Amino acid sequence: MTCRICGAPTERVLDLGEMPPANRLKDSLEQFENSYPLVMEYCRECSNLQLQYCVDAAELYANYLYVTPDSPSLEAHYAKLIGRLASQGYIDKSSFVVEFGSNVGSFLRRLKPEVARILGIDHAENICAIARERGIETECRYFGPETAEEIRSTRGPADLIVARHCAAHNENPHLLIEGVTGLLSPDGVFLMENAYGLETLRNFEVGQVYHEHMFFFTVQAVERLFAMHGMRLLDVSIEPVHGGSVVFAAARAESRHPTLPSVAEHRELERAALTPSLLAEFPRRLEEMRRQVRGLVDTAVGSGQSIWLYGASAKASTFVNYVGLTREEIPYCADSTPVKQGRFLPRANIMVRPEMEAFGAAPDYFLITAWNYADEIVAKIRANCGTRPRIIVPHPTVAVLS
Ligand code: DWN
Repeated sequence: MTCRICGAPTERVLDLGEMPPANRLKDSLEQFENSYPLVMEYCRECSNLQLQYCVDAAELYANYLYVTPDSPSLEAHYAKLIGRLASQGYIDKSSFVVEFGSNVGSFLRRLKPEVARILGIDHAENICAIARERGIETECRYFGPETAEEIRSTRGPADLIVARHCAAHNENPHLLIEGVTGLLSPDGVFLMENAYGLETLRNFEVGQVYHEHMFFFTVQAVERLFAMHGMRLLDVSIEPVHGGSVVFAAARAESRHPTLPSVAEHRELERAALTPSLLAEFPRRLEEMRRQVRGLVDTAVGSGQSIWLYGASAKASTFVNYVGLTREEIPYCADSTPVKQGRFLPRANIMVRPEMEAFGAAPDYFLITAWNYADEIVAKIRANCGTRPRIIVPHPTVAVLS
């Protein structure tokens, strides 16, 4: 296959076979589910990591179930991002901000008091409706050159465009950046945040590999992508949310904003770390993690102990199906998202139940499948169930908290 950023040939890093789309929770056990190849590949030319096969966007996003959870770690992250945008002079009280992939508007809600105007863009009607109920003006559509042109002609150019955890969810990043350059004001800034490919590899995060993640962006690949569209990286930071995320700030090459030292620093750190041996080690270490989790579950179930999953995240879907967990051994998964409750995890058929029900059931074990929120979930379990349940956390290394 070829790299969808630079066109060079790619090599296979990980082949998970055919998997169902991660956010396609089933309404009933009988519901038919499609499966598609899940293969990660690497481009030596520009250091891009991508999925080989991209599922059609309509199949993935038509009725989307992911609602950004209320989480203290995300709140702290939003506050940090907004502080940084202001201190670097990327926003002020006169700014017009457009966020695409804005989901229920959690980030825009925090940003609103700091700027003049905000607009959310999201592709899922059910999600846009929640955002509007929360007072965030949101248009229901995909972002690309046409949408950008229309917003520019009706509302004017944007001083800041935000794409948090959605740019990698798009088969053609070139179209996306065309949209960005079409809408951005001359000195406007584009803020793009994604799961960081290097963190996915070096933390052995199999759960990050699902069909929505068509790219696992790296600094080198993104720098190349932006340069192809007359844009320049201004700043790069690595943040602890969503299992290790990378935040890029970029602008037109001729923008007044300076390129900060963080760009060269992270480019060099990445060059040193993203080696052929890391790529080869990735599938091997995943196998090791699979054996460890399988062993823990087999031992617990074999001795008559009960286990609940915690977090019906997209990451959970790949994780449970990779490890081969089923409802026969783990019948339930706790999750705070009302729209997920009563549904079943793809393929594994594990039923999603409200968190309070999990606390009431007080199982012997919780296996944390939303491990990126492990600290806050462990605190909730301890507050509601005391010290009795043991807690299995699969990342960064498999650990049992007792
Ligand atoms: O890129 C994407 C990321 C950012 O969000 C999307 N493609 C889809 C989604 O991925 P995810 O589903 O893996 O995201 P989360 O935020 O890791 O999902 C966490 C899940 O855990 C949610 O379903 C909510 C749930 N949760 C809970 O039940 N109690 C979360 C917390 C913090 C809790 O206390």
